[in-house]
Amino acid sequence: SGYRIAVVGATGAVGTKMIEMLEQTVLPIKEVKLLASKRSAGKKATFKGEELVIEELVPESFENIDIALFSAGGGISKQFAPEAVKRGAVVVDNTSHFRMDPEVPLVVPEVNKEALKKHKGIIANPNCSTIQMMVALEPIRQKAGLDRVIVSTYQAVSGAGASAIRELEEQTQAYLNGTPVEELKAEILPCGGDKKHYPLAFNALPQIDVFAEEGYTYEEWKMIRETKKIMEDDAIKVSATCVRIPVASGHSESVYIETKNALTVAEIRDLMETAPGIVLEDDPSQQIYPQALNSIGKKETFVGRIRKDVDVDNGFHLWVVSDNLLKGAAWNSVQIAETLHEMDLVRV
Ligand code: A2P
Ligand code: 11C
Repeated sequence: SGYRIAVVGATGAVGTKMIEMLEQTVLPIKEVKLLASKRSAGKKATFKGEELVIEELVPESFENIDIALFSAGGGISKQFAPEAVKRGAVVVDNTSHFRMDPEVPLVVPEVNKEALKKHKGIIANPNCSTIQMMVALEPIRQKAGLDRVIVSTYQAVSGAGASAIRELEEQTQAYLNGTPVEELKAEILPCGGDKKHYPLAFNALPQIDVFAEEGYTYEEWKMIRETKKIMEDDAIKVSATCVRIPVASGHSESVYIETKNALTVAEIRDLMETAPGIVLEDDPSQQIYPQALNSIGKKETFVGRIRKDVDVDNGFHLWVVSDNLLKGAAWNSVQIAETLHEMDLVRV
């Protein structure tokens, strides 16, 4: 017995981590099916030491599948998630395609697992930069309420996929070999779907995803809208500036919050020490604070640099770091699957 699980986008930056998370999960698994594009069909991957052949994604791929984890882009989810549901699978979708659909729960298990009860076959995994912020802020919101959030992100390149990681590596090599900046090759970043491309090596790019309303990028809107949906409170004021930096994995965020009720830094530290999914790393006297490099491979969200705002009562600053491919994507998706199993919600 156990579940038959499909991974859609199994060759990608997130998909390969999904396979790793499935190797570690407590979920009972009977079978794992790895799906990708035609280009990858026939390639091999291993699951718990066993060799699996990657198959081309087609609607029939979902016959006899119980849980399908999607991370192959929004267009693929749009087309194939309904095919999976039609065949009786529950879909956990890591793309942005269904996130704001009122029929689709948007879930961070530490924050709003109750929302899973209303699922109709598709559950959306939030954006990576939103997830880690939610994990850190939910305990504070529960204790003192949350009036406002202003976040600036320092996001790793793996969020943009395997080809963006390669692009950054090549640019870095070329730069170190003396290639002039204007000759560095940039074909993907800041955003594959936009017109212009700039090198990320030795740079910082204040654009993630395409520009949308009011001068904000779509990534910034995702942080704004997803926060309100996950916390089920449209009144929380949220604003974001999302920046790509030349880091491989681990998103970092400078988060400024204003709580509704009075709170002390010591109380926030206590909350961070006891809340699920969080590791407090906050000791300036010993230069202890969260770092992207140390977050790689970990499932938790790391919080530090907690301090009161100099001027605003109830204003606080935090530094929040997590592995964007794990809690930001693959682990949160597998954790949703584990939670569905615990809550007996796998069968629609
Ligand atoms: P493939 O490697 O066969 O192109 P990333 O986010 O790292 O760029 O990964 C994207 C993932 O989505 C890859 O696994 C990729 O498979 C998969 N993918 C892209 N296009 C398709 C498609 N048309 N059908 C199925 N999977 C796709
Ligand atoms: C990034 N946050 O770091 C993006 C990746 O909506 O799932 C995830 C995009 C999404 O580029």
